[in-house]
Amino acid sequence: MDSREKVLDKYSSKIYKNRKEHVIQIEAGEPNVIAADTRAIPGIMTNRGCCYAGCKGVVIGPLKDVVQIVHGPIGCSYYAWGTRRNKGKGDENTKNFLEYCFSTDMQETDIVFGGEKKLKKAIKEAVEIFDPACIMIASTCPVGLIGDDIHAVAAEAEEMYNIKVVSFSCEGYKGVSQSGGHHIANNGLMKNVIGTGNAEHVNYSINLLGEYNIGGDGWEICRVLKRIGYNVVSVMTGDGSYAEIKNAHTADLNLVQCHRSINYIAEMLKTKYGTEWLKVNFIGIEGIKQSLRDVAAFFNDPALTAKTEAVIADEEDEIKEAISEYKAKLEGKTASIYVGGSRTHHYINLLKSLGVEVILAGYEFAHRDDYEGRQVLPLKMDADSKNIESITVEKDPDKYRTFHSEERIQELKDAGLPIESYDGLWADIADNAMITDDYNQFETEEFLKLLKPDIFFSGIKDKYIVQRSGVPSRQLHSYDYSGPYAGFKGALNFARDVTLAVNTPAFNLVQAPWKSEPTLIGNLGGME
Ligand code: CFM
Ligand code: HCA
Repeated sequence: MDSREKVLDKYSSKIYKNRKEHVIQIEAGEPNVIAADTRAIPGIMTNRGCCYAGCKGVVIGPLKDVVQIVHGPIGCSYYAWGTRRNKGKGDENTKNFLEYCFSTDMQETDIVFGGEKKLKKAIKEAVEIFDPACIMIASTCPVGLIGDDIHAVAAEAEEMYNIKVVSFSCEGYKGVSQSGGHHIANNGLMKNVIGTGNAEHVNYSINLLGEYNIGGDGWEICRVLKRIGYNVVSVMTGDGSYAEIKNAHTADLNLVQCHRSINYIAEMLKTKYGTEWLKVNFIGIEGIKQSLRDVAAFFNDPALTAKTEAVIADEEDEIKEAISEYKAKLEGKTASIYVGGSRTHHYINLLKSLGVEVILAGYEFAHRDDYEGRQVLPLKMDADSKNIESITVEKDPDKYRTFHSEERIQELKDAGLPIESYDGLWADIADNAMITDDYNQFETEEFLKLLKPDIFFSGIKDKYIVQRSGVPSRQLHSYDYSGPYAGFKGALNFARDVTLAVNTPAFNLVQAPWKSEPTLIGNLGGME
């Protein structure tokens, strides 16, 4: 029996039938189709989060100058408070509310008699104390169940206080994972915020989409982009702000890092304002170099191209020697990566460049295009995906502006520039790698025992069990409070952290005390 069968064989026939579509071993030269973005099986410990996590936790959460009121019981607010290390810097023009946690703290009486009054009161209090330019409201499960109309409350407050108030019906149960929440957040930002600013267009300006500044990644990427000479209009949404994303429509080009969470905005910006989007990957030295060269090729200005090459040479020179020292210590190791929806793919080439091969991988909530590439779109919608509103936008008659003609865009696409396109995980994963979609605790542990990778990359929920079993682990959602990992300097941080982890198998060096002598001694009922 191969490893896949050995693991799946433990399931009942009904579960086996479901999971066998989500667990595959890559076969070279084959189409390698995987089932994705479907409901998790009740009773199985899935690692997924919920719709609220995707909307409030991931996409709108990092917007620093927005007071974000969570309408619901306090637990959901606590979950979103600081846990994703939203890093943001305020300045004299930009307020920063990231360290606060705003909640309506719904109680049983609010659930019975309705919570709208409490929400209105919370908005009033927030306006009086914090005087924000924008408030966002995110609702959690009970709000949807009792039917509080947060959108009517938002519209009334917007008028009453003359500020922007945007509401998101992102109840946790909507959709099958965080992914539905990304979509809801994208719709809300597009409908209410993007395009409402009146900044002037600046040459060579870009938006960085799907970059959430985990461990300071966004700061490091922007440092390099600014060094080359680009004007960064907005980052969506790491260290981002309402003030900036209002003007996102003025950029010449959108760079998309995590397409899973933000492709909806990228596409709507193209339709409404004419802005092209380019897939980038600022993780891994080859990825960064390629991405910077692609951006330069888009603008096609000799001075910018020369500066790009000079910056690449300089940044690479600074880290080259140290990277090769780490590589010598890592060469030949194997890894497993399980993250949410795009990082698994984004890290493969960085690991490859350090001599580490990924033999076991998966996503929590990716869609088939994240595995197979954008060419599989459009996918057939099921009842769960239809539950998430899909909005359509029209060309804005005043603000629509294209940087290149259609012919020129086609030429650039033909020349291989990833305009409106991305590869999936398959493009970079090793032959024979084991893939599990919507991964769960049971399969993770079993595959780790069978495939024995030298390091396990994942998140807070599963890392400690694995680490204590003797497999070194690093979190790829939060970087275990290290970072940045993006950009040239980030690659060096990553190489250092991985080298330290692999070469410090602390839990392999200690033996549990109960393995050598009993730690509990007693008598069984009545025995002397
Ligand atoms: Fe995109 Fe993300 Fe990810 Fe994601 Fe996430 Fe995240 Fe992630 Mo955690 S937006 S899909 S919903 S890269 S929070 S910053 S680390 S699971 S792989
Ligand atoms: C989420 C957020 C998360 C969780 C990370 C983890 C993040 O899914 O709601 O499990 O360690 O990156 O903060 O993905």
